[in-house]
Parts: sequence; C-alpha cells; structure tokens
Amino acid sequence: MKMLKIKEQLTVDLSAAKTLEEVEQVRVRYLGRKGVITTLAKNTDFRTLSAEEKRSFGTKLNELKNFAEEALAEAKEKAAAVKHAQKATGLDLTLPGTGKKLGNLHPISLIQLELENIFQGMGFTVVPSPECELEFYNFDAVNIPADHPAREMQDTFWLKNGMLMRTHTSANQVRTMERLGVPLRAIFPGRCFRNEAVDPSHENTFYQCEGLVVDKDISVANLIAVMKTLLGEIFHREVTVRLRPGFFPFVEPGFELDLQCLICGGKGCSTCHGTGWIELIPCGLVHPRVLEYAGVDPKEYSGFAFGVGLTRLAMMKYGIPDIRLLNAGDIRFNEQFPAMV
Ligand code: FA5
Repeated sequence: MKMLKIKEQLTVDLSAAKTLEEVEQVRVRYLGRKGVITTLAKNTDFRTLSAEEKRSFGTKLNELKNFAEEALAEAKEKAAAVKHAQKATGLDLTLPGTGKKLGNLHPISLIQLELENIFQGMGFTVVPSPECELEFYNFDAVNIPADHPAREMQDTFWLKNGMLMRTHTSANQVRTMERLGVPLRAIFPGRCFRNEAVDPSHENTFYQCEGLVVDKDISVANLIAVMKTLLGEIFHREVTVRLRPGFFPFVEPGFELDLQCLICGGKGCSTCHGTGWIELIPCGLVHPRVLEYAGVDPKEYSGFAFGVGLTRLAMMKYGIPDIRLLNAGDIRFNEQFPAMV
C-alpha cells in the first residue's frame, strides 16, 4: 500500500473506532509488530532505490509514523472522554438510534407556516415582532390612550421596567410602518398574553397573526378579497362566515369576521359558548391616527389591518375542542398531527 493510501485508510478506520478497544485494534493493525506501517520498510526492496530515493522514503515513513501516533492518541482521548461521560451520566452516545420517527410540528406551528405560505403567495412579507413591548406601541400608538376603556379589556402582565407582554399583534403595526415605510404588505404572527380567566376558548397565552396593508386607494373591497382567499386556502372547503360591525380604536370602520363553529356545525357547544359562531378575524381600515403615529400621511395613504386568532384557527381546522390542550405539553396530543417534513 502506498503511504498516502495508508494515511487515508487509517483516518477512515479511526473515525469508525468509537471505543478504547476499537482504537487499540487499529493501533495494532498499523503500528503493531506486524502492522501495515511497521512492515512497510521490510517489504520494500531498497536495492532498487537510489540514495536520494532511500532518503526520501525514510523521511516520508517517519512522517507517516508521526501522523499515525498523533491520530491514534487523539482517538484514544476521545474514546476515553466518551467512556467517562457514559460512566458519569449513564448515557451511551455510541448506541444506535431506536428507529423512532422524528417529532411532530405543533398544530400552531403548522397553521402559522400554512398562513405564512398563503400570504407570501399574495406578496406579503413575514415580519418578526417582539413579545415584550413598550406600552406606547401596544396601546397609545394604536389609538388606545391611557384612559381608554379598551385597555381594561386587554389587561396583561407588566414587567418591573414598565414594559409589558403584548396583548395583541397590533402592537407591531406602527413599528412595522416605521421600519419598512409605506406602501407595505406584511404579516406578523406571534404570541400574545392576557391576564384573563382560562376556559375552552380563552388562554392567557395564545397566538395571533396580524396583517397590515398600506397603499394608495385601499378600501374594504381589498380587505374582503384577502379574507376570502385566506379562508378558502385554509379550509379547502365551503365554510360559513359572517361580517358584522366591530369596534377597535385603531380601525375605522371596524368589523368582526366570525366563522360558523366547525366543532358543532353551528348548533352551539362549549367551544363556541353555545352561540354557533367563533370570533376569528377582527379587521378594518387603519385609523388615520395610527397612520399619523407612524409618520404616514392619511390624506395620501390608506390601509387595512386584521388580527387572525391563530390559536382558534388551529382549533377549527383540526377540530380541537379545548384550547387548553394546545399548551398542555402532552406528547400524545402532538403525535396526532402531521410529522415534521
Ligand atoms: C385584537 O386583539 C385586535 N388587535 C385585532 C385586530 C387587528 C382588529 C387588526 C382590527 C384590526 P381581539 O381582542 O378580538 O382583537 O382578539 C383577536 C382574536 O384573537 C380573537 O378573535 C380571538 O380569535 C383571539 N383571542 C383573543 N383573546 C384570546 C384568548 N384569551 N385566547 C385565545 N384567543 C384569543
């Protein structure tokens, strides 16, 4: 075997040797009395070599020996460290896998990825947004001043430094306009927090996906077209929705888009509180004052915004009757959803 080949083969053999015993076997194979490197000189016919070739052979052989000794010492050290860790923790990292499949995506992640895909198809940018917010962006910038009754409906968790856990993804509206400028088409999905009683459809920690479009001549017709596309793509079937007036200080006019409950088919159940409807997507045209807060001229630009209840959307899509199942961390629940791809 040529020296280069020996070097390559030694490297391969050592990478497969995980235990101290296996490393020792490799040492014997290469540097033992009858080892490949040891016998290299014996098997070479020096009579056929010139003085220069003999010198070169000697240098290369020494280099190979040094390489082998260093590589073996390193492998031995690694194997000893694994053995030590194994002893200390009882964990054997060299054991083969159990053959079990990889984990599943949580239904919220699944629905979020699906939504991102749909909106990206409509030219929206997916914008990351902070969960811990300044009071200004969560409330004042979306036209909810300190004395506004809407603040009471969204009580939250306050931090000692005066910041808060955001109550809605609308907190990112003005931030996004400031960052990206207008015109813009963006969604910002994420976690929200509210200090409220938990029941089958309310959690203190839940997900929303905000959408914001600002451009010239935006109207309610644009908003309805986007909502229709969204629901058609999400449910792949006929669903019944209703649009009714809704009040939010940061939109004018404002609407509530409700979905007929898919758990009970509209008859009334604990998920929909007996009403047959689930409040799913509050929406409306961006209030001029919000545009002004972001430094956008409302005479030139208009826009629409919506806040999809991502958690409730997942419940409707996958037939999950109780919101508490989503945060329970029960692996048997997660395993019912499509595996990770
Ligand atoms: C808002 O949070 C507004 N920011 C939405 C909005 C955005 C309106 C843009 C207009 C324009 P609301 O408080 O209704 O609105 O919450 C929106 C959705 O979040 C609800 O329809 C519901 O699906 C979901 N949601 C609200 N509170 C909870 C909760 N405690 N648990 C689970 N989902 C909730």
